[in-house]
Amino acid sequence: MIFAPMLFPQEKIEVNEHGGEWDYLPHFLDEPEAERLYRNLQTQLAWKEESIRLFGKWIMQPRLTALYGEKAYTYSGREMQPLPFTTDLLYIKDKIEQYTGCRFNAVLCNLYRNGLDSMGWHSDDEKELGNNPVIASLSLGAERKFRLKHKDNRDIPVHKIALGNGSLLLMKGSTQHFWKHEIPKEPKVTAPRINLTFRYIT
Ligand SMILES: O=C(O)CCC(=O)C(=O)O
Ligand SMILES: [Mn+2]
Repeated sequence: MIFAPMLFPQEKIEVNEHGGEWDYLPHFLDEPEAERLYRNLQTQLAWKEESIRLFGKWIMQPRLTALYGEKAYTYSGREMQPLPFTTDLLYIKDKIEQYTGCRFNAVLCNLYRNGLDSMGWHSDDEKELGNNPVIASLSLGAERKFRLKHKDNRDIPVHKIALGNGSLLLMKGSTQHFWKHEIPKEPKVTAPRINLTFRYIT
């Protein structure tokens, strides 16, 4: 169950007239904590390079992934079976739940080995995420560009956020209906980055 209102009292929430609702907290974790968690997660999570189905073809994903939590998750033709939350993932989940007032039961983990790893345009709109999901996205390691574009109206400018170490991005409301997001390739980035997207899967 998601508890919606009055979630993020200290922060400006960017709500735009085009159905987007997101909130970026650059310093959700302080630097020593972000670094400690990055090191632990990089070595402790079961990172895998896996294929997905895209436009009828199976291709390798340009990043490593892992799923933790209580529920399986299917996207791009692939069902991921979860491993139980680790101590560090539970710690981060509790912190985000306390801050937001929302509950999460799964986390999709992405490891971008360098700037050539990426994630293509998509919405987090799988049925099992419910109608207006809250997606809590924590970033550790190298800063990467994150872009949001409106699905129908090309005149609406692409929105760009630099997702820094220790930051939290919350996407809410009707964002997934009207907007897509991506992590573009950035060939100049040589350092790795971990991203954790906490979700509530029904
Ligand atoms: O790496 C990111 O910041 C985005 C991850 C994402 O969009 C996803 O896992 O669905
Ligand atoms: Mn996504």
